[in-house]
Amino acid sequence: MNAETQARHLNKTAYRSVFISDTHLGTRGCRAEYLADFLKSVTCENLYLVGDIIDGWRLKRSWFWDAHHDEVLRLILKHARSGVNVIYIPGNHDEMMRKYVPMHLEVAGVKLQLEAEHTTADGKRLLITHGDAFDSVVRHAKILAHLGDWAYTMALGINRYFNGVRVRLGYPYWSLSAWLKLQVKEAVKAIDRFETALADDARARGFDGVVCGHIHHAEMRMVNGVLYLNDGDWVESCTALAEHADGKLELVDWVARNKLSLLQAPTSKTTASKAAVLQSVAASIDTDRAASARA
Ligand SMILES: [Mn+2]
Repeated sequence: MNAETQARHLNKTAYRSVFISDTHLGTRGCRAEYLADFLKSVTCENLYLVGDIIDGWRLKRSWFWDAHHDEVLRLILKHARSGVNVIYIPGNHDEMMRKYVPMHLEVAGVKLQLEAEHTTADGKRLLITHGDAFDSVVRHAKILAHLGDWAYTMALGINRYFNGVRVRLGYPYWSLSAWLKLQVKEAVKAIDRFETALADDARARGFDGVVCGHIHHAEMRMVNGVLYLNDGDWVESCTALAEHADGKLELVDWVARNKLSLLQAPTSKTTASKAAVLQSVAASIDTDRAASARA
């Protein structure tokens, strides 16, 4: 039985490679429940964690960890244990991992690297990097580009009241909608600069394409003759990049595909401490070691 029929048998989708980033585990914004469902639904040979996977180690106040976060971590370790090539490329939110990169550290089968290189089944050489090295080009980007129509409509409503007050106080009218439009335009331009900078860097280094994350904006397009692939995020959207057995690349939008909603907030209120999380990881590595010792 080949990988594809085996996966179908288990009701899973077989990919050659899966790329995820910007999951921000450890923060309330992480859509850990959906991410766990996604990870359970796939089989792959390569799993690339393209940065900002675990967040909040340094900032105590933003730490959040529930059963779904735990499940995601366990699923990643399970993939590594079952022989999947798991590569972790730290981003700027998990940059404390970067200092361990020179040690060629491998924890529970997860390899830590600053960058990675991946050759697709059809021979495309891809550079894999988080992307924050090109932050200077997006410094002024506003998140407004990600806001949907409803936020815009709401803002216009607020604008009406706001200006009602302004006019009554003798101030001239100030257009929030014009300001918002300008912000969106600026954000779109910043994203474009980011994409161009990464694509140009990859081309200069002889790659056919680049896989990155960081700006929470999934994309797959040609930029100046190079394939620009952004696997998106699991905070503002639930997106991943996947490579099929024949090398065909696909952006997976988990929410759209499964008709889910992003408006639902996480339900659990309990948070495990960082120490408890580390302990649980250590325990699962131990179990792992014991199992391989028995084998
Ligand atoms: Mn980042």
